[in-house]
Amino acid sequence: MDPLHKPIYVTRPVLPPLEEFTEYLKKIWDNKILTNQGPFHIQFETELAAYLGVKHLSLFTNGTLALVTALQTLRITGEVITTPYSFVATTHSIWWNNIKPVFADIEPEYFNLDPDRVEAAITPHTTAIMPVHVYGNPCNVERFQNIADNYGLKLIYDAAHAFGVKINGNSILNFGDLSVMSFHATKAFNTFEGGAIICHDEATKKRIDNLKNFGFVNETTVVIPGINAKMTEFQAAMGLLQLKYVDEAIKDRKEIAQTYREGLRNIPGIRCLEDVKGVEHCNSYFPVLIDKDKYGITRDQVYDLLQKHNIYGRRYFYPLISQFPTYRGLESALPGKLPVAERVTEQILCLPIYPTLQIEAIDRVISVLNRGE
Ligand code: T4K
Repeated sequence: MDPLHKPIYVTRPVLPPLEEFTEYLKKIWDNKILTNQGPFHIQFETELAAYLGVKHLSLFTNGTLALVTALQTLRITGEVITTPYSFVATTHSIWWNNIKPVFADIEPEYFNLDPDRVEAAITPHTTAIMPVHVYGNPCNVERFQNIADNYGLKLIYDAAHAFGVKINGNSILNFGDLSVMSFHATKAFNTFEGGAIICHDEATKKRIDNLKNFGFVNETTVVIPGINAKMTEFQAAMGLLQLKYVDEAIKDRKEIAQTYREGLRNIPGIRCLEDVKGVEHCNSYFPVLIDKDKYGITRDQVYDLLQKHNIYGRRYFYPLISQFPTYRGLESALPGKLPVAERVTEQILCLPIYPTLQIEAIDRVISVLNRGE
C-alpha cells in the first residue's frame, strides 16, 4: 500500500450540490407524495425523454427490473441470444423470465455481440436477441435490425452504459424494439439507483407502465401479473437535478479519456479503445486490454500492481457470465465456444474514470502503467 496517496476508485458518483437537493426534499415533505407516479416522477420522465431525444420512456427503480420487465413486455419465450461479456444482470433477466439464454461470441474491436455469431446461433426456439452496448460503444445496430427482421425476432438492447450516446446525431436508444438503461450510482448518470425502458409507441409504454405497477390499470383492475419496479420521488428528484449537470460531467469524462489515451499511447501491450466516427460517446468506462506477451505481466498482475499503489481498477467483465455456475452447463457456454470473449475477459481492465478525478490522480495511474512496477 502507498500511504502517501489517497485511494483512487474505478468510479465515484456525481452528486449535485446538497443544498439544491434539500430544496427538492422540502417539496416532498410538503406534499407527502413519496412514490407511485408523483409530480417529480412525471416531470423527470418528460424531461429525460426530451434530453435523450426519445419519444417514450418509462422510469424504473433499477436497471435489472427494467430488463426483466422488457422481456415481459414483448412476451418473450423460448431462447434469447445474448452476450457472455456483460454484467450478470443481462443474463439474469433472461433467467428470471424462465427463458433459456444462448450465448454468442463478441467481436474483437469493441467487445459487443458479433452479428455473424448471433445469426449462427438462431434455432426454431429463438424469439429475441439481447445485445449490450458495452462501455457505451454502439453495437452494429443495422446488422442486428436486419437479422431481427429476416428471422422475425425481437431486439432488446441493454443500454445500461450508453447514457446520451448518439449515432450521427440520433440517440442510440431509438434502435431495436426496446432499450434498457441503468442509473445506478456507478453509471455516467445516476439517480442513486434507477433505470428506464425506452420504447417507440404509446401502447407499448402503457403495457410497460402497467407491468411495473403490479399490472394495475385502475384502482380495481389488474390486467397482468406485474411487478413493483416503480421509481421513487427521491430518485426522480435526484434525476431532475442531475440533468442540470450531466453535460458538464460527460465533457469531463471525455477529457479524462483523452488524457489516458495520450498517456498510454506508447506503452507496448496496452490497448485503449478509440472513439467511433460519427458517435457521440459518454465515456462511462475506460477499458484497456493488457497483452502479457508485449507488456511483460498479466492483467491480474497489473490489477494487483495498481492496488499496491492504492488504485482500484476493476475487471469489468471477468469472469464471463457464461462461466458462472448457473450458466456454465449450457451448451453455448462450454469452453472454446466463445474464443474472443474468453480472450478479452483475461485481458480487460477498467481504469478509474469519473468527472471529479483530478489530473494528479490520472497522472498517477498513467505513471504506474508506464513504469510497470
Ligand atoms: N446491464 C449492464 C450492462 C450493467 O452494467 C448493469 C449494472 C445492469 C444491466 C444492471 O443495472 P442496475 O440494476 O445495477 O441498475 C456495479 C453496479 O452495481 C452495477 O450497477 C453495474 N452494472 C456494474 C457494472 O457495476 P460493482 O459490484 O462493481 O459496484 P461496487 O459497489 O463495487 O462499486 C465500484 C466502485 O464504485 C467502488 O469501489 C466505489 C465506487 N462507488 C460505488 C457505489 C455503489 C461509490 O463511490 N459510491 C457508491 O455508491 O457493480
